[in-house]
Amino acid sequence: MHLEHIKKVDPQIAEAIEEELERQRNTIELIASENCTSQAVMEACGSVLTNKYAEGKPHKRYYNGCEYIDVIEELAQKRACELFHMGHANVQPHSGAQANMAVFMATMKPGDRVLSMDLSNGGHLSHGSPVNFSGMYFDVKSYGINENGEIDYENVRQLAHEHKPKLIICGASNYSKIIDFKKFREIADEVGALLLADIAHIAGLVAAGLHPSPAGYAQFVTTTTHKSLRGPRGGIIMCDEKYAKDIDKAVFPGMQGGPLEHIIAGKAVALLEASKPEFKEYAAQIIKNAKALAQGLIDEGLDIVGGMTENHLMTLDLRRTGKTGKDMANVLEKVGITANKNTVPNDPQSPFVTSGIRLGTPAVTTRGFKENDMREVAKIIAGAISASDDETALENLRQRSLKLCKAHPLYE
Ligand code: DSN
Repeated sequence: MHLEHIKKVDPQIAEAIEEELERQRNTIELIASENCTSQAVMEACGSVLTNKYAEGKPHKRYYNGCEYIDVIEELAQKRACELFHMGHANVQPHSGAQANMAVFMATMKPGDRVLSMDLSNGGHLSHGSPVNFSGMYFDVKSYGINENGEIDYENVRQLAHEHKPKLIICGASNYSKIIDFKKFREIADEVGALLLADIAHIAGLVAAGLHPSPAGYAQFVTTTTHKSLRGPRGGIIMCDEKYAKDIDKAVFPGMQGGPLEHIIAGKAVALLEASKPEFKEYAAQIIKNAKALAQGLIDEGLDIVGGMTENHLMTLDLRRTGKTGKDMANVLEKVGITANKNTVPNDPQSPFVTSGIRLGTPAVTTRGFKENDMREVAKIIAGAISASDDETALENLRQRSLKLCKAHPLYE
C-alpha cells in the first residue's frame, strides 16, 4: 500500500488508513457481506477518474470530455450483461440500496404494493423496512423463513394471491439456502407482478455458475459489487431490454447526480476478474469453506439455523447456549474474529440484542483460507463462546486466530 502523498498532506488520515490495514491483516473477517477487493480494483478507484463529471449515459452526457469515461462505462455495462446474461445494465447506482430504489421508482408509484422478505427473517432494509424509503412510501407485505431456515414457497404464493403485489422481491441479506428464482417467477406471473431478484450477497456465486441465475426469470436484477463479487463498494441494476429506459431514467435524473466513474472503472475491473476461471475456483472454495465452518460448529455442539449451508453464509443460533448475539459478537472481536449479531427465526431477543451471529466466508477465502483453517476457526468460535468470561482463555484463542492470519497474509 503506497500512501506517500497522503502521509505528507494529512498524517492523521494516513495513520488511520494504516491502522485499518493492520486491523484487516490481523483479524479473521467473517462478516458475510465483506470481502477484500484486488489491488487492481483499488487502483481504478483511486484514479484520476474521480475528477470527471459525466451525468447522463455513454454518448449522451451533459458534460464534454467524456470520451474515455464512455469507454470505461460501456465496458462495465457489457461485462455485467455478459457475466449475468442480462439484456441491459446500469452500472451507476452508488449502492445496492440505491439500485433497489431505482427499481421501485421505475416500476411503481408511491402507495403501490410490494411483497418481500421480512428484514428480521433475512431480508434487506431497502426491500420494505418501515424505517426505509421502501417501507415509508410503499405498501409492504412480507414473507419469512420457517424453522428449517427455508422460504416456504407455498406461503409466498398464498400471500401473493391475497395481496396482489405489483412487485415481488426475492434475494436476501441472510439466507443460507438456494433461492428458487423459477418458482418466484411462476408466483409473480400468477398474480401479474414484476419480479426483482436482489442477488447482492450471492452475486459472486451466480457469476461463477455455482448458484442458479435469476436471468430469464427476474425482469430486474440488482446487486452490490463488493460482497461475494469482490469488487469496489457500489451497485448495479440489470434488466430486460424493455425496461432499460425506465431504469436509466430512474437512476439519473430520478435519483442520483454525477456517476462515480472511478468506482465504475473498479466495477469493470472486478467484472473482468469475475469472468476468469480462477474466480470460479475462488467461488467454489467460498462454498467449501462455508460448509467446513458450519460442520465444524455443528461438531462443536453448536446450532446453525437451517443446518448445513448451501452458499457462503450461515447463522449461528445461540439460544441453547443462553448467550446473546450482541455479547458473543463482542467476545468474537476480542479473539480477533469480526462478525455481526443477527436475529434467528422467532428470536426471543430484540433486533439490538439477538440470539444469533451471521458468519460468511467470502473474505477469508480471498485470503486463501481452506477447509482445515475453517475447522480451526470453528474451534476458536466455540471456545470463545464457552469461555466468554475467561480473559486468559480468550487471549489464547486470540493468539490462535492471529496465527491463521499470519499464515494467510493480506495485501503483501
Ligand atoms: N449491509 C449488508 C449486509 O451486511 O448484508 C446488506 O446491505
